Amino acid sequence: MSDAIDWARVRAAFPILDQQVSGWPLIYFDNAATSQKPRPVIEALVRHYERDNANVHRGLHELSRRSTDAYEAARATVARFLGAAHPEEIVFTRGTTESVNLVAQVWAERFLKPGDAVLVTAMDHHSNLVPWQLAVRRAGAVLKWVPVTDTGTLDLDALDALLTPEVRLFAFVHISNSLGTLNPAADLCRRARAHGITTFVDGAQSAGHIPVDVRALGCDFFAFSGHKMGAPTGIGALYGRREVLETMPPWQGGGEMIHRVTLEESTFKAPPARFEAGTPNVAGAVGLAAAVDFLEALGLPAVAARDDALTRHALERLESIPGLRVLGPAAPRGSLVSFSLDGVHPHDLVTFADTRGLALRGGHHCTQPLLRRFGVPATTRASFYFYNTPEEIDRMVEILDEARRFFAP
Ligand code: C6P
Repeated sequence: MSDAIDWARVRAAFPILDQQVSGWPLIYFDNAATSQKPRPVIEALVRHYERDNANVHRGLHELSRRSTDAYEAARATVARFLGAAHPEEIVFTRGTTESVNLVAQVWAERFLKPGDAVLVTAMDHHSNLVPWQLAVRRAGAVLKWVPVTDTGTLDLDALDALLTPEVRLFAFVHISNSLGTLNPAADLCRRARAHGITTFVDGAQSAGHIPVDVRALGCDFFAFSGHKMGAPTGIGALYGRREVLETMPPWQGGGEMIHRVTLEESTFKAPPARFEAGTPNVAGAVGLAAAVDFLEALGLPAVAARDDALTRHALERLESIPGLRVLGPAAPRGSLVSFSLDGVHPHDLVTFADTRGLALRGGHHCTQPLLRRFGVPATTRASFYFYNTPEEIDRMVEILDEARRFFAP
């Protein structure tokens, strides 16, 4: 695993990683749940609160100007990061879940009619499933889904038959948080677009891990969460193609999203302000921009290659553990590995790992229908980011093997 970047130096920018847990060096393999934050992001937050903090847009004083400039600069940074054509195509949200809910409420209110259908996949996270269930119920529409094959990929042979004239929107996960599957997003969008279907990509596990270019993907919407890519919690973004955002009515009502208000009614600003009622998470946006700058300085292709090398190493090493079964395809996949270990419940395994300072995650990972499809109630998941090391993976394999022997009947 040799390349031009000194990954040990990069890792040193993440202060949280330098600590002991249960008397062992922390090994943090729960990055798909949330990533750790590099010092430049933490410092950007401190600087914002120590020097610039004020409410945005409404103020005419210096600090308000600085905060407004920083907030809008962050929007431009996110637009660049996603390859969006205009900063106005970026709506700041709390994260992926809120982005899906925004579209599932507002877009659906305008476009979803009785008898219509929304297409999702059987590997979607609950955040990209439940809001659509609610949306179709409100509209009198129906939900359909693309099945998943035994190897954990989307059944693409079934797709064309599912892209019927009733389907108005196709929402799908870019990288599955449960299986690791990397879906062919550009191809899926192309096939949906050929039928005039609006597309929504859940990029919670892809943004910050692989290069993302929404125009190359050809999607109408793309959602991600900052906290999974080095930024603070509580901030994320929804990309919406300008022509689509402009057709959508407002979401939440309140300050900042209006032009003129009388006691009877209001007129509304253009996107993105139309969808950002109230005081936004200014510090979060500043932190998100700092995270994007950090990732772009490394280069997203280099981050993706590092993630991939770690994942390949893990897949190879895990083969040595008897009774361990990895879910999902060999490739292409994101930087996480979900597995079952014969005779050991994932919760027991994760608890055992914790006593060795190893942070894993066990459960259904908010994908209950998917795990039901594979006949397991839960899996154990190790998820990596560029600051992890092959040595940590080797240590994980030792710990898992120790657990296997510990729990052996
Ligand atoms: N997955 C995990 O896998 P929020 O909570 O809004 O930041 O992200 C929701 C979400 C949506 N889509 C996918 C594919 C996701 O992986 C997630 C979050 C976390 O551990 C929590 S279940």
